[in-house]
Amino acid sequence: MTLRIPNLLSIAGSDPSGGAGIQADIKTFSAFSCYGMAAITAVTAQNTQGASLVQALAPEIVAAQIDAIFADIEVDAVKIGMLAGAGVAESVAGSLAKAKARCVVFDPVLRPTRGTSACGPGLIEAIRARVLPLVDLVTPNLIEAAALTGSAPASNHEQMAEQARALAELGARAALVTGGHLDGEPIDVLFDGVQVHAFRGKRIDTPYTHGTGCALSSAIAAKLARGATLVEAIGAAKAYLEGALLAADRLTVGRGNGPLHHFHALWRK
Ligand code: PXL
Repeated sequence: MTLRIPNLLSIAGSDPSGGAGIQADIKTFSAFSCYGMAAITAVTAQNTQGASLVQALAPEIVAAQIDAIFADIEVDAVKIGMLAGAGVAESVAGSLAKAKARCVVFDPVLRPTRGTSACGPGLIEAIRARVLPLVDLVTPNLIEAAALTGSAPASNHEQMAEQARALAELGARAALVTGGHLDGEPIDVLFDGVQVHAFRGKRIDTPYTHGTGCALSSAIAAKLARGATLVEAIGAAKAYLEGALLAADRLTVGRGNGPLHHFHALWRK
């Protein structure tokens, strides 16, 4: 029996240096043997040393891209990344609701992108009201979870769990708060709508971490599209990231915070 190859859609910004955004998402989908597609929300100008400009696209063209995909193609999972403004967030939510999109994983990119804001006025409110109720999983880091729940950044596992629960109360079916920025052993905390799970990982000492959040959410979406449970999908995504970070120094991309190696398991040295 041959299994159908899943079709995955990234709705995210473009990083021309290839380490984050739609470029990272499509590489990650491909590494997980899925067909990758991308509807662009914003264009950034950046390299591995910094971003000079972020320009959101008009909400109409963002909606039209998503509508065109769903009108023709069976979409097995969706990853949402940078929304870059309230208008784009609302049009993405409208199009995904109309399409009854399934397996939606949302990486709520809010922090400044290498020095440039990725967060227009009203974006947090639009995410809370329109986007979170549509998503199967939201994957904020500590800063993003704090901003979305209106709390101070969590400094321990219990506070991460509280914020994951608060995100579920705002409408997300599940929330994974990633703790890579805390000191000590990195821990990610999932609230799956019923219970809390902790995922412990190894800290990998590399300066090449650009696009880690993009790859995490895309890898989870790819596993969910193939029928994995949330806990299985997160475990597999974390193992993939660990390999991609460990192999990142095989790439020679720029002089700054370079990308992780999305195809570490596929390419021979
Ligand atoms: O990693 C967050 C992120 C998401 N999307 C785009 C980005 C970045 C960070 O630079 O450029 C397009």
